[in-house]
Amino acid sequence: MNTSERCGSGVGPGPSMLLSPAELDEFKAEGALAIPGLVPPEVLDGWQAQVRAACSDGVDLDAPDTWPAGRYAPAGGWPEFSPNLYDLPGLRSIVQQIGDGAFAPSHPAGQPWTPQVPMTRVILPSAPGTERSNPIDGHLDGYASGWGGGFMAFFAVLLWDVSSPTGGGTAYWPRSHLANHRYFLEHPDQFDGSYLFTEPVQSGRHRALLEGDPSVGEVVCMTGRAGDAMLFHGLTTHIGSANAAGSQQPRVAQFARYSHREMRQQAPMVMFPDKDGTPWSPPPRPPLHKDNPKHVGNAPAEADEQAVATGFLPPGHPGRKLKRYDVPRNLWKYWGSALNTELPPTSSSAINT
Ligand SMILES: O=C(O)CCC(=O)C(=O)O
Repeated sequence: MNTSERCGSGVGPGPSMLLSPAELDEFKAEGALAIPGLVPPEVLDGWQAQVRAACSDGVDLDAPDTWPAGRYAPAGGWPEFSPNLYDLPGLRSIVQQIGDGAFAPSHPAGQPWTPQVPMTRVILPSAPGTERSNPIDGHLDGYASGWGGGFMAFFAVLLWDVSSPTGGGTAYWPRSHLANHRYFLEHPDQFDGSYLFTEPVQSGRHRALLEGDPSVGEVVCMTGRAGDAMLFHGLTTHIGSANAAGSQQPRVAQFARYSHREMRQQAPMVMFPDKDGTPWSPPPRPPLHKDNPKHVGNAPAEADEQAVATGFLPPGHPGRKLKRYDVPRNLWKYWGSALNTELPPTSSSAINT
């Protein structure tokens, strides 16, 4: 493996960055961390120009009266912008720091690593008169069909200011990574994604894992200046939120997702097989609860995507012994040493259980 395979495909402009011990502590405690100024100004200017140029159908990002309501993508989708977000030295150095080189941009599980195009997502204001409410439910990344396994972290990077919590920023539940981790410690067999088809999540969706846990915070919608980012732990419950009707700011963000490279490579052995290798279909889903609409904010609920899952490992399958399905008591076991500093080095093996 070369260095680019670890963190990105090349080296773009800008300085490298490292998180301070206090920032690492905050990330560990909250599952989310604001990283102001991740994107150098010259890169930001270039990206903004490319985003403006990519808009089609008469949409002008500087003219709100040309904006359609809600999520927007030009005909044919957003192109790859240059430089590629994954190549920013600031991002690469942080990813190197938090993963000690073990994390790579998430690519289709079981396939050789290839350079990845970050997801661009634009959320324009809702239609006039639309009442805005905060999302009531979210999801965990890493369980889409064909992509599952070893998902570690993601960055949401703002290309335009989001000055208000009603401006369409990524919504997340602080400390939900710890609540979700506690759930999977009790139900390690469901970490393969089968939790989605098991109660309480099957009926109550992801919020069922957070409800009644006083340590989980109320939903927060990300704000920040253009060029700012947030780092999220992969077990942080999150979702897109609506950009309030009447807002004059487009929510324009790119997302960089990282998986554990070794777990990703193990995936072909464990990606949705049934015992004899035949596809397995999840049981029919129960009707959606009245307080649990299919679509939350601007983002389609994960139900559609997950409905195409084709199978999970049966209990006792040897694939379950792979790292990919390990739910370590130390949530940071597969992370870098910078996140495992609370014990002296001689004791590190004790927490790696
Ligand atoms: O658009 C957003 O802010 C959220 C995106 C999201 O939930 C995801 O990419 O998993």
